[in-house]
Amino acid sequence: MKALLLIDLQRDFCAMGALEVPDGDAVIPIANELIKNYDLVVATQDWHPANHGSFAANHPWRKPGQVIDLHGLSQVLWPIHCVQDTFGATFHPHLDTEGIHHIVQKGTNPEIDSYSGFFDNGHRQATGMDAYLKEKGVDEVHIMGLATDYCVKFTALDAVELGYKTVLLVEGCRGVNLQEGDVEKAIKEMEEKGILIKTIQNYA
Ligand code: VGL
Ligand code: ZN
Repeated sequence: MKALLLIDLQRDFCAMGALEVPDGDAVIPIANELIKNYDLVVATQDWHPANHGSFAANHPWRKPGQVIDLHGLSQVLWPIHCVQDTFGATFHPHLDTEGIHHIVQKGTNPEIDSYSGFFDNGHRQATGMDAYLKEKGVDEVHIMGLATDYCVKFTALDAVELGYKTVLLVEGCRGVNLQEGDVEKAIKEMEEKGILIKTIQNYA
């Protein structure tokens, strides 16, 4: 059983959003096309409380892009984004949300970030994604969304480590590229860890 995982297709990661991913909007029509080909579609939402430790604004004198130690883990600081129940946390208005069977929310603990849709960044707590997919008999996940070099990458790395056959749908992803080349590096790392890198053209 295959599942499509749509990563963080939220307003804040798209045009005019608080943490705008360059060209992020371009993946929405791709998601809408792909949704039709899967029996199971799961979407993640970055879903932070306002006091989340990944927000630069919650640390004196800190600015987005700086890196701090957050309770023992290295943490990139971000602008305030995807705050629970706010406009920016909602799905992109053009996303076919009717086609989504299940939503997994992550990043809800203010003390730790969660890039992956499976676990927080310390692998301390599961989001419920793995249990849900196992219950549905999923053994293969196809992943697309935002951002390639953060939430997409860490979701894919956890998926392959959990034993899923894992496919990255490249055209359906866009990255932050905080440092030039980050997206390329992320794709290379995913490939090295056993994730299949697929373009939609040669996608069967
Ligand atoms: C993301 C940074 C902070 C992502 C989420 O969805 O890739 N990136 N929170
Ligand atoms: Zn976040």
